[in-house]
Amino acid sequence: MDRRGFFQKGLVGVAGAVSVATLSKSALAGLPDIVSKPDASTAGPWTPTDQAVPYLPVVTLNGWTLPYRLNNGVKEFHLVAEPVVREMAPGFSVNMWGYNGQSPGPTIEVVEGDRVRLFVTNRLPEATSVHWHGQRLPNGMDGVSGLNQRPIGVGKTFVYEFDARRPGTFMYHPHADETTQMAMGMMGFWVTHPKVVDQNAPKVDRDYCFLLNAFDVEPGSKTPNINTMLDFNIWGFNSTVYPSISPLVATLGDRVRVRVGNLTMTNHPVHVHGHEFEVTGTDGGPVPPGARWPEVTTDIAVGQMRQIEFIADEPGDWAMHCHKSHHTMGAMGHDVSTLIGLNHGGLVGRIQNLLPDYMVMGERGMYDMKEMQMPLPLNTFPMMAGTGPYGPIGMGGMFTVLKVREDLKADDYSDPGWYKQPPNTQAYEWKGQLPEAPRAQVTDAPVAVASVRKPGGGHANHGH
Ligand SMILES: [Cu+2]
Repeated sequence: MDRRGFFQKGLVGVAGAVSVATLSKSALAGLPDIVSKPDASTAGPWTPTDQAVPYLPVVTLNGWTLPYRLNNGVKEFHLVAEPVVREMAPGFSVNMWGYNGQSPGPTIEVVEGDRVRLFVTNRLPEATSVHWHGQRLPNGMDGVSGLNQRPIGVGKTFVYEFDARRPGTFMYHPHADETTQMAMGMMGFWVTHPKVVDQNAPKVDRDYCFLLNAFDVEPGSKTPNINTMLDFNIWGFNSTVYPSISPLVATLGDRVRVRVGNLTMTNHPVHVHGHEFEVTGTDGGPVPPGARWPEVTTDIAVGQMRQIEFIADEPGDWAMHCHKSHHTMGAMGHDVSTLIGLNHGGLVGRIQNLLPDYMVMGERGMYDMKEMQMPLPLNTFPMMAGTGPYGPIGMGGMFTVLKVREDLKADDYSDPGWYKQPPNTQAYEWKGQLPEAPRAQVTDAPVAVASVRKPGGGHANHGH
């Protein structure tokens, strides 16, 4: 494609986001009803009434599970690819492409061995397809447009049908103009529960899942830049940024499973505070108990899914976040000079008399920016938006809180508020005397001097 064609295509892609292709009712007759979600809240676990094989349903952080229709033993789902507006944080909405009203799309949840039929209706302004990432399926169902099928044209509905042959954690996303469509947020989660529960594997009490997301949205704008390769500025769990990301709640002693999928352009080392966990599932499915390995951080590479489990046996509010520190920041401006150590000497205040919106990175670090009370451009959010019981949390973006409480009911997923620490268990400011600690005696012996000969023949002395 030539340069002109490329830019024309880019323009069509973004401008098209505002026009929704309409479909006649008759074109959808006989298909499963379209179920959409109007907001970015976390839906509770969805338990089907006809659960032939009992399983613990997953909870998608700031997402939901798509209900199916049972048709002669086949689980039928209806996905609608369409432009959506996703509220990533209060006051910060982004024009995205997604499925069934939200981005990421709804989680598909089935049982190993299920026959699954997925109707995919395309309400995007361009052709799409769906690839069922990680699944065993007939070649013609794999969703790579051009290779496995014709693309799903605008306004068309395609049917995918296959058996969910192996249990595990999966994802779905387009394989059609994917740099545009995935940069715009087209992706979703898929969980296949095992048909026969591994009797050697301990029972799980809560099962959470979410996707990792990156967008490049200029502060004040509303549509992601689809040409960005690495320099993204919005990082989130399931296309939400802290503090809008739901907490993971657990009753003290619960075995908690967390499934994470990565369809961004970089890896994310996900770190849990206060607990060790085991990696209990990879792209290839569940890891048998004897082969699981302990971690406190697990790196999730691009295109990978990881499933971790831990016993929530430490009460409290524990951070859980990506350990790339810029990924726990909100809308970063990347061209700001670092001025740590520089004494501004009130310069900013004097410049602000002339330019009220003038700002620089704080001379003590980024906390300064929170104190500056600077006006934000329209449609963005502060870099570190979270405030805890003891002040600003200092993290946002790919960050949430694991809340472990003694008195939570098993089916309660609501936010229990901040943890009240027992007396004398919190870091404190030292104000008084402590007993004198014994120290080694300092003598007047001469200080040893090491003589080092440099390759160039020069001579240097290093003494301590
Ligand atoms: Cu990250």
